[in-house]
Amino acid sequence: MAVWTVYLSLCLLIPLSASALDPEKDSTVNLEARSLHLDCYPEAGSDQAKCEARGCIWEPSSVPNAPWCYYPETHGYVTTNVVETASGITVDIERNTAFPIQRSQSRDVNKLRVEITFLSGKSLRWKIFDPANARFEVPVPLELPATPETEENNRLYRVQIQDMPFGIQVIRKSSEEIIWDSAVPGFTFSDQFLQISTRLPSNYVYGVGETEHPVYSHDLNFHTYGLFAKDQPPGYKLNNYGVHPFHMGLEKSKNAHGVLLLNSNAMDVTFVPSPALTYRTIGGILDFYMVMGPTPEAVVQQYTEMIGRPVLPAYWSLGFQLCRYGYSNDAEIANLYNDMKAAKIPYDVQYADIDYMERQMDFTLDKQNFNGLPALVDNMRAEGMRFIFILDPAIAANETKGSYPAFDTGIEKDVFIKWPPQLSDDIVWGKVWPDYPNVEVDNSLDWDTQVKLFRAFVAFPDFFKNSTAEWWAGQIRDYYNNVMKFDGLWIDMNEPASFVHGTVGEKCLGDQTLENPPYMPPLESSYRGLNHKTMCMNSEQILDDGTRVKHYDVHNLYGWSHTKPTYDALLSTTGKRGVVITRSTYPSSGRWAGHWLGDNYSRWDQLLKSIIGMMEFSIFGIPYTGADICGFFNHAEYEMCLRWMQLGAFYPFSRNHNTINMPRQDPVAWGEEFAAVSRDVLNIRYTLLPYLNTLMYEAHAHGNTVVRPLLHEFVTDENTWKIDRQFLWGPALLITPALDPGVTVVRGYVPDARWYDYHTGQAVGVRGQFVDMDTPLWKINLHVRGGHILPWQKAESNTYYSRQNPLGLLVALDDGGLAHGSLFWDDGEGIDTVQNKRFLLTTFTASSGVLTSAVPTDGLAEADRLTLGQVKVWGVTAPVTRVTLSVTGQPDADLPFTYNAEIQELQFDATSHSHTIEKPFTITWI
Ligand SMILES: *[C@@H]1O[C@H](CO)[C@@H](O)[C@H](O)[C@H]1NC(C)=O
Ligand SMILES: *[C@@H]1O[C@H](CO)[C@@H](O)[C@H](O)[C@H]1NC(C)=O
Ligand SMILES: CC(=O)N[C@H]1CO[C@H](CO)[C@@H](O)[C@@H]1O
Repeated sequence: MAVWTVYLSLCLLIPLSASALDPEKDSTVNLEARSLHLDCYPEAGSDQAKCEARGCIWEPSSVPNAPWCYYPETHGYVTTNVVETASGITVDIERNTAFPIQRSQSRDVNKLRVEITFLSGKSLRWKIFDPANARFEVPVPLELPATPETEENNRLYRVQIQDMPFGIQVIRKSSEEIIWDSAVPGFTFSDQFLQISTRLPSNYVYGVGETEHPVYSHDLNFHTYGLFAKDQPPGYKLNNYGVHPFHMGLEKSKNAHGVLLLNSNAMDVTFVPSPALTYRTIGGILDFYMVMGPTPEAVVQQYTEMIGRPVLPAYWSLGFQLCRYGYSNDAEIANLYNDMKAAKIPYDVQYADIDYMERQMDFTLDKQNFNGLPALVDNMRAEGMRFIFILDPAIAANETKGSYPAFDTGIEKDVFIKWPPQLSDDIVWGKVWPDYPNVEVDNSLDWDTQVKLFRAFVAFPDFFKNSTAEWWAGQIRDYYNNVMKFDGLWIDMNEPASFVHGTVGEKCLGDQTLENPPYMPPLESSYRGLNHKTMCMNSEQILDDGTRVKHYDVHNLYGWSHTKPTYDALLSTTGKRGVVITRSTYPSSGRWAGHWLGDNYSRWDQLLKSIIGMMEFSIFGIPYTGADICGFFNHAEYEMCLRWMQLGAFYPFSRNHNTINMPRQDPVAWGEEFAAVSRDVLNIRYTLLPYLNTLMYEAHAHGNTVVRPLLHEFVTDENTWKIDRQFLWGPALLITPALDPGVTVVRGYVPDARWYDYHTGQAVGVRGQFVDMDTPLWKINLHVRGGHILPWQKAESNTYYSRQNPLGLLVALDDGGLAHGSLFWDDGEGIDTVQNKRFLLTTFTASSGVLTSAVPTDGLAEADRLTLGQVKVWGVTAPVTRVTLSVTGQPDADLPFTYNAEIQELQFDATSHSHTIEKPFTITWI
């Protein structure tokens, strides 16, 4: 029977009967503990005998998916010593040996140390490790406060240690809610199986990726998600390209917190309805970080402060983008560009997928079909367009010596991943896209035969090594200087993906428990072992401090390690900040790159899932995201693609991309009506780019989200907690897309605020309700929130031109006649403009018929200055007789205006005054 000894925080002079610890409350906790049946046999094939052999309890249940084999109450570890200081608590714990070894072949670590650090008033860390033997720890650097918060009163939380079973409880002081509670059975720490569970303070939990799930607010009815980076197109509950063991939880008090498990081994996370969640990982240590919010936005701000704030992408990368796998030659791209121009559809970026390469080898050009590409790129760039091409990490190994510098220099500099030296001094060969030299590829053969016959050996660079980053940068620089120009880079296949399992020949050397561990998380094709579609887990990687690690431990960091070297190389090569898009991500990848949501399908359900995916990447600190518009695999169908163009116009990363051998799905492939709808919606996107760009700056500078779940703005309204068919851009633009075939009406929530229809300026009559909104084929519903001022510019064919237009303002007054907003503006592509203060930050305030600006930062070069243009004010209740512009040192000037009483819209225009906005102004209307 559980013994609930409580160690009190020494600096807290609270008697044992204090509220959180009162006997009544404790007995409810105990009661709940009894009903918390945590799965003791998550593997397949459990039965009573196997269950009891683990010392667990077998009890069939009629609840669907509930475990029949569960841990007894005192299973776990026992607290043996607690030492508290002003900056944290150190706890020693020992395995409760009343229970047999949990899993054969995975040695239990019987004595553990727990180090709890009060990182700041709003964050803490607890690290559980083996004090006797160093184990692998994640080499991703976090930005932690230099000194812990030693002043108890400054902390939003209090920590309690329970001793049997050992567990940590984190309590939010303001509400006395226990928001982390691992004092539950099942805690296990063995060599290749580590498990910890916690109760959740509410049923609302978000995040944990990258996996596909059908709802944003997790379904807690016994769902397990495997996390392991894999070249796995999205499918129900499947693990995809990246790994983010981070979630945000809501509390009954409507506060929010976030939890990161900094562990990079293959793992899984199970949600159960108690509510609780369980982490199981197969290596490393348990290193947890919690941020206390208390608002959802504050959670993301604090989390990104820790993992690193997202990169500021170049302005042009907020424009529309076109790509496909399977362009047959450069002429096809040139025609597409001309057709887009003729149709006047705004667009900034053209891509080339692996087709441009000779036999899909990095840093080559297919001279037969794409010989004209470099010139086309130059021509397009001269017209303000930008170009991004793809790079895969794997380097072809079967070229004649001296003919392929990427491989030859890689060998010279020893950049490729090898076996541990005691096993072999060879490279761990894989196969990916590149073909052997001098082969005629027969596409009619099945995939495996093609891989065997035609695909060359490849070597995987070890991007942890500095020498690899230098080599990679050299290849990128040489290509730019000698072959063709580019503005951004797209890195793919960096899970890393391989077309053979483990290595060529599929025999991994060394310890086979690394390839087939005693506990295997539920991953796609997990029966094939961890090396399915990737390299052997026993491959050796070398960290930049020289530490040798196993791919087993760092597999989930391969994409992460690929990203910074690519971003650094892009900057040093082009001298501009550009943008990098990566497929595989880990916490902190957002510091250097954005992420597209992978090889999605051309299917209606993927429209909704893309919103869920974007919202999750918002809380993962990677705001520059979006799915492949119209879907990657399969045939896109007209209406679906049209609705997806409308939705995709509000992806921060807005790219239409398609796979090979599928019909075209770009906006000029479908005829006049489709082109017109695409043009209209992209014109809206381009009009609002100054607003989107300002949000990107706020993400970069403060960690705010860009694609924002409604619950981030309206957390006190529980109606918003499950909304995932709508999203916001920042605080002020509500997007309600049509996500289903054949609809002409879409049901959407109108949160409790004043809203205006973006298309008409009309105030919405209801608030705090679900309403039906008309959504004819040409229309996506957009609403602007009263109280906000959105900067805008007239759209042009691309951002090179739209950036030169005067700055417009859309002033949406709230019920009290107030509104505020801001504009961030820089040269759009300079490196470190924020750090070096080479930007303009202007704030705008409207109140009682006066619109004023202030300029907190004015570091803009003269060439990048903007003039004030047209202003629209919504919610002006009384007719206006005069509008005046005042600027210090100049006579007041009357501005031409119109007032529309029916929609209460005032419009005026300052264009003719050429007033540049780094000078504060006041505009008054009476
Ligand atoms: C390709 O390169 C690998 C690694 O050097 C070598 O083992 C293999 O025999 C080569 N294959 C061909 C067809 O050249
Ligand atoms: C690699 O580079 C980092 C950062 O520049 C440096 O701290 C580290 O010492 C280097 N490692 C080696 C092995 O040179
Ligand atoms: C439409 C869409 O983007 N769906 C899924 C694509 O795949 C990612 C995972 O890579 C999911 O997060 C998306 O929901």
